[in-house]
Order: sequence, then C-alpha cells, then structure tokens
Amino acid sequence: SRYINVAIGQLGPVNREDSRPLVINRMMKMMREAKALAADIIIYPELALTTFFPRWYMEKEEEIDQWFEKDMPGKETNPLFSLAKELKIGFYLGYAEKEIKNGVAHYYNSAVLVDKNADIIGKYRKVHLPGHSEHEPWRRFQHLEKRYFEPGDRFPVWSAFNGVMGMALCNDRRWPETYRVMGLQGAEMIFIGYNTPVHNAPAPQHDDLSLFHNTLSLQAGAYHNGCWVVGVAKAGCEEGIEQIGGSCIVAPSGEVVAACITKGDEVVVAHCDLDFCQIYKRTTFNFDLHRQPHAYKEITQY
Ligand code: CDT
Repeated sequence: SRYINVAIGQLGPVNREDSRPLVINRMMKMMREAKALAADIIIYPELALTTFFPRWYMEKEEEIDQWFEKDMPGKETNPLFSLAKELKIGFYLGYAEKEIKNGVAHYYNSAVLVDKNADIIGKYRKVHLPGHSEHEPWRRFQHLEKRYFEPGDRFPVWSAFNGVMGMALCNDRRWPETYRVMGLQGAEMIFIGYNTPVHNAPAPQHDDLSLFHNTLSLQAGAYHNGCWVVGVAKAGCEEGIEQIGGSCIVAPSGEVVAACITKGDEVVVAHCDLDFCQIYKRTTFNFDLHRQPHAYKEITQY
C-alpha cells in the first residue's frame, strides 16, 4: 500500500494586529509537532497568515495590499520553508496572492503545495468566491471576497507524496463539481483550508447547521470520488466573529478517521492508505463504467 501521514494544522484565531512572524511562529511550532508524529505533510487553513480580512470593507489600495503576499516564499514566509526543508516535511498553505502580470495587478485567494524539499510544486487559485463586492452595512460583518479577489479558473491535480493530490479552498468544498473535476483527473487526496463564520448573514437560519454542512460536504466529496479529503479550519473567535472548527480527515468511504477537538491551534495526524481509494474508484464510482456524461450537459451549459 501507498501511505501518506497527513497532519491537520488547524489554527485558532489570528487577530487583526497579529504580525506575520507571530503567526508563522505558531505554524512552525505545529510543523515540528507534526514531524514528531511522523507526518509527511501538514495542511494549514485558508488565508492562514493573517486575520480573515474580507470581513472589513476597504477602498484604498495600500490598505488592501497589506494583506497580500507579493512573493511566495517571501521575507516573512521564508522561515516556514526553511524549517520544512530541515524537517523534510511538506505543507499546504492558504494565503492572499498578489501577482503583477504585464504591469497589471491581480489578486487571488490561493494555496500552494510544497514538497519535502520546500519546493512549491503546485498553486491553486480559489474558484468559488462567496460573499459580495460592495459594502453592505446591514450585515453584522462583511464577507467581501468578491471585492478583493479574482476567481481562479481550474482545478489541477499534482503527482506528489506518492499519489495524486488536489487542492481547493473553503467555499469550493460545498460544490460537488470541485471534487468531481479533480476526481476525473484521478485525485486520491484533496486538501481544503477554510474560514467559516458560524453566522451566515443572508441565511441566519442556517447558523445552527454550519458545522453539519461542513462535514456533510467533505464526506460527500470524498465518497462520491473515492478519495481522501482533508478539511482544515481557522477556528474560534476571531475579532469577535465565531468561526467553526471541525477540521477533519475523511476517507474514501466517507468516514471521518481523525478530527480536531478544539477551536485553537491543534495538530492531528492520520495514517492514510492511498490505495484504499481503489475499492471505490474500481466499483461504485468506476467513472469509465458508470458515468453518463451525455446526460449531464446542463452542468456546463448553464
Ligand atoms: N472563506 C469562505 O469561503 N467562507 C465561506 C463562508 C460562507 S458564508 C458567506 C464558506 O463557504 O465557508
């Protein structure tokens, strides 16, 4: 069997005033703990390096820019890469990316996959951006992802860590297409960092279900595609806003095999057999044998 020891690197709240080095120190401590537990890779949340800044309305470019990384690795993130190289451990890191292309600035909600030599082997840009783009003062707090980020346009997979790995970010996990597009490319493990407030302003009647909807989505995505799914939260009360925890590792059977029990910084490791995907990929979800794509045309037409 092909095993990967995967560590959840759940983060507790990151305050608005917390510096990058402060947060990166927390992440390095967790990386050491993951290594001590024999992890091959540690998965950090979405926008791990800062507070979840889309909860504030900003207009000035300089104010917005402070939340974005212009280089990855950059001066402040370098120590995380150096430690990964020293420990020989990979990682997935969610961060806000600013890219200048042909003289034009582009902003993405991104994640990188880093191998045990600290080389970036993959980058993913969030496709499903939730929330709104203009200030909506009636909300208790803003969710301005549509203002600050451009959407990505693909779900690649990478041959790495002895298998086929995929990445997604937060709201992506609620969409079956996210997993299916990667499943069709043979994904065996999908990493998903998230920041999910308990309160959903347009639909507060869902607040009691926010943790349930998280696990429901991760479990369904794993089972429907015969792959492992690793969901990792930035959890707890951040700047007065309660965010769900519920970080967990889901097997291709849809079963949760490991989960966090706090809403703070927490490392949990599972020993995952990538060959366990096969019993699902070869039977119930043998795509070549059973899928009926001719009946699914509306999915891309509308
Ligand atoms: N970060 C992120 O994508 N959060 C969303 C919040 C939805 S409520 C606007 C999520 O789907 O968890």
